[in-house]
Amino acid sequence: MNKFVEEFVKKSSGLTKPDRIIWIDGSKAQIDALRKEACSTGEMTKLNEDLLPECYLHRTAVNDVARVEDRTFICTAKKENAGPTNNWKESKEAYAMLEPIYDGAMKGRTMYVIPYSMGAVGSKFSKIGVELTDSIYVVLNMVIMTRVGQNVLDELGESSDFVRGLHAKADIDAEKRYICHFPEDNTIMSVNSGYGGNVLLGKKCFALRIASCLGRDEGWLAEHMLILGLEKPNGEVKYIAAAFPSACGKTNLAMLIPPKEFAEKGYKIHTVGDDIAWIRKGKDGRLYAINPENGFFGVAPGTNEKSNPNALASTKQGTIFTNVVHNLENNTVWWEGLDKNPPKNAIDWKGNPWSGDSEVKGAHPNSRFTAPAINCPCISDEFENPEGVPLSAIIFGGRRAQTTPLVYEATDWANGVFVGSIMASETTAAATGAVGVVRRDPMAMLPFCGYHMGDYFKHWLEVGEATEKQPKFFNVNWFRTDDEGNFLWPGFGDNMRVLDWIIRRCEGTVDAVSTPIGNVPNPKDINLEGTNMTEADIANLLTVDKALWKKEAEGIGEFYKKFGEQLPKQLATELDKLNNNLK
Ligand code: GTP
Ligand code: SPV
Ligand code: MN
Repeated sequence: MNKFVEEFVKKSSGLTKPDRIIWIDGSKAQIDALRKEACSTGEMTKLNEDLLPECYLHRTAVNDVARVEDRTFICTAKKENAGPTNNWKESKEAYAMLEPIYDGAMKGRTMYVIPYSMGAVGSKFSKIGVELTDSIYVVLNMVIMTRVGQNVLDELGESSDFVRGLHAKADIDAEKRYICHFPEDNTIMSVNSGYGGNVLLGKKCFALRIASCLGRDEGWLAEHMLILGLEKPNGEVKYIAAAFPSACGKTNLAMLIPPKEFAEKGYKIHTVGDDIAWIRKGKDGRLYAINPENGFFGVAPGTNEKSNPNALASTKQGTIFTNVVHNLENNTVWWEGLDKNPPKNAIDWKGNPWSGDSEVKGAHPNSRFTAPAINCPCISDEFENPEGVPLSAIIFGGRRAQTTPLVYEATDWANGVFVGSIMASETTAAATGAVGVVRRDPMAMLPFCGYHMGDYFKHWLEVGEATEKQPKFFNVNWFRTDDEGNFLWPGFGDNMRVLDWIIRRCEGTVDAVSTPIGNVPNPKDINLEGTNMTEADIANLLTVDKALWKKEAEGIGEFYKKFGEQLPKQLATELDKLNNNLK
């Protein structure tokens, strides 16, 4: 028994006062017992064992269906450590504020102790966490999303080097909901929520907010990125990491199925990760990425046999569905965009009777599946590789109806960091608040960077300077629309056509056209075989409208002002260059 873990459990149970404490050992017997218990209380529903073996349905409270960015805090001694883009609380004040909310919150309940590893157990890139929670739903999700069990405690040994996470459902009171991070103490405190990113503390809280601080101190990067391997007909695999904001296509791109014309030639995609990448320099001077997670917490709506068959296949066993439709006809699940046959006899995400004829949506737009990574038919052979995979390209992207072309290439590392830093995207249902509003979301990390974002940009620049064999940077936008709001680009599997150009740019085997914002493809170089698109359509998707970009540059200037002295000089220079190019 690790005495630091014991101390943490003792202190936290002293505060929350649970009736009993159960240590999660990761065994099948224990998991099965917890599933049974959750079903007996109605917390979870067991689904059709023949059609969806070992799968369960859970509905969260109606006021608790997404990350709450306005109630998420970075708590540090000094405000400047959290920077201008984070909500901040002074650490001591935050602890004092939280104490009465946690006091007795687990009375009559059980506290579960979850030792977990982010990354393969024992890899030197991996980090250990201990989450204490009073939710079986959280335990069962953590068992899928991370590596849980006794072997993690064995790996930790006598060390005090683990991230402490304390989660209590309390009363799911939205007014007293807090997701607080204490990067100076490696501690996370989450209370009054039972939903996803607010409570599965290994994910956004640890693997991004706390880990970004660890990465700054230790010389690596914790990023909101998918990782994929693109196998070429000659068998060579090139790895790409890509950052898109929440609900902007990471899971879909990570599991892409190449169009027939590519598949027939031998192109394949291998999934390493769909949400988070930890990136560091390898001995050979290249950047290597690992996926610290062990499962997918994916957006359900829109996932179907055509858009993402690999994600759908991943959900066929051992999966927990959250806030989707319960199909009572065969005790399975349904969501908008799954197929054209919504059930007639069903329960919606709020728990009300529902039928496919209803005017209202049956599944919440941010309903999710929690699926084991090993279920994924295209999971990479390198998924467990403790050294990670070497990156050839880093892609940034967002949801922009206008302005941003389908793809463009940055001119060098500093320009690439600039391109990441100016990312903007329409907000989605993954967080509470308005949907469809364009906001700046640098590197898709606005809600997840655990420290001053100006320093974060500086850290990115420094990592580049230390990297001898740098990947190339690109920006993509699958979401450009016509005047009626229809997507101009087919997306999904067809995104392979853009990845193909990106890889050929990395190999230096295709030319590009210079524009004020970077290099775009010659339309003829995007392989359109098998589509009904023309070169003119691609040319239209690649236009860089100077008037729109002048407005964009103004917005970037405004955004950069937030960072004051902490904005790295190189980025100010990059903005000057952009303004000059637009003259
Ligand atoms: P998080 O898990 O919240 O981080 O989301 P994500 O970035 O993994 O997004 P995901 O792949 O789940 O996609 C979210 C939504 O975007 C879904 O409704 C998809 O159908 C849609 N989407 C994904 N890729 C594309 C694309 O290439 N084109 C279009 N038009 N929509 C897409
Ligand atoms: C996201 O919002 O980016 C997610 C879902 O991946 S959550 O885990 O809720 O953050
Ligand atoms: Mn995400």
